[in-house]
Amino acid sequence: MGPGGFYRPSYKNGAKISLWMMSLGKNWDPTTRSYGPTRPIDGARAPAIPEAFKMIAQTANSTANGFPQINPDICIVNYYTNSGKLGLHQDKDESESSLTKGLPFISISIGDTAEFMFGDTRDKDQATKIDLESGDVLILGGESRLLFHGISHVKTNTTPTWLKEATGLRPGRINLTFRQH
Ligand code: MD6
Ligand code: FE
Repeated sequence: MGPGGFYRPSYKNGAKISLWMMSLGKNWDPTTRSYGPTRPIDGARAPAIPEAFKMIAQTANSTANGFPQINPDICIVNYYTNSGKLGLHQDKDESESSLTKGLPFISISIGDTAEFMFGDTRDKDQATKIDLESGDVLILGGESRLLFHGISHVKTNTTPTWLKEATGLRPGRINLTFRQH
């Protein structure tokens, strides 16, 4: 809500993406596939990433074995309603040095369960599918840095009851990905 809050972005061809998005730290623009301090759609500056969020991401990353630590300067927040989805893609708009070092992404899921697909190609039929439930953390780094991945669908009414009651969270799924440019 408010400046820099959720909006429905479009791809370069003008098609709306099937989710709502906002960026913290730096704005990621899906139309130009580039990062900047403000977003083209309304000129809003990306709000800062709360320190408590960074701490959660870094703690999760240091608990997982083998990946270098990052100092996240970008957090992309996606909100999926129950019809939300995201096609198989690679995340390769970060800096050359971040990509060659294989610096990890830390992805945190909240709310409804989603089916996450990943694989070596853009072919959905060959992708491996796993459920990401509320509270799951997924880290992609090193050799998996340029993996194709996406969300095939969100499973209706799978948010833990305690979470709905404690937060009033709307139906749907929130995903935060922490990155270092
Ligand atoms: C999602 N996530 O989980 C979409 N990208 O809703 C991503 O596209 C993603 O989870 C890079 C690294 C981790 C991710
Ligand atoms: Fe991605």
